[in-house]
Amino acid sequence: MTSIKDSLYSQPLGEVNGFAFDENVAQVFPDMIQRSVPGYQTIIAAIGLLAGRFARPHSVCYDLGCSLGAASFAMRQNITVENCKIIAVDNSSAMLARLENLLEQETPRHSTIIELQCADIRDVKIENASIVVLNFTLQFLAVEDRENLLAKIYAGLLPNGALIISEKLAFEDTRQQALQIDLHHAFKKAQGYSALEISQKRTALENVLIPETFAQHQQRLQSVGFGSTELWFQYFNFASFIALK
Ligand code: GEK
Repeated sequence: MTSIKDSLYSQPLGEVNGFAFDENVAQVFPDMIQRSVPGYQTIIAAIGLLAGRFARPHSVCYDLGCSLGAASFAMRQNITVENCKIIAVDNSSAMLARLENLLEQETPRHSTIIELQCADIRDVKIENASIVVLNFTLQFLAVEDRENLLAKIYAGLLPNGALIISEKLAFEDTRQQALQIDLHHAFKKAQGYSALEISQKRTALENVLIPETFAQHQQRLQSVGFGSTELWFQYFNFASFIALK
């Protein structure tokens, strides 16, 4: 996916507003996420492979907080079973309008449909799911809303279904926490972001993106019923894990 270079935080902003997934962000999103999230492309490719393994015939694959649909496209590319549908959900109309446009331009049409829903993932019905993806989305939900969402996903998953969650992580140990944040900033610097861009973006995300430790995620997933949750990927403070029903 081609995209305009992200320079949203390159000039000094008098006041840095809370981060929002608006038109400005949607326009530069592929560049922004690639240069901000270590391992993003690797995770997307692996979500494709996981969909190839977990998608069952006549079931639904959910991409919750789909943005421009990178995970949906990767899943679709790897799904070989018949009559499987992908439901991609986001509450940013700017993101979904762009994704709708991308899908409309496609020829020929794929046999696996990607259906779009402009909605809050807390209000979406999850049923007959073989795989559910929360790729860097749960972190934007109020912490107190996370358990209900995960319980709903667990209930909507078929037996042996999988939930893939990718998140920015926090660390209990303060030295480790400081180190990992620093390493992430070094990653962003190596991707061409300036110190000003890094610092203004950090301010914008404060109280908007709320990271938790892997142990907190694992405990919550266990408490809503997931029998097993393991990390399959980590690059500094960015990780992806698989929870199995
Ligand atoms: C990818 N998964 O490229 N309901 C619906 N959507 C939401 C909600 C909510 N309550 N909260 C946030 N979002 C994508 C990347 S980006 C991650 C996901 C990032 C949406 C929000 O509008 C945005 O599009 C997405 O979740 C998070 O694989 O930017 O760090």
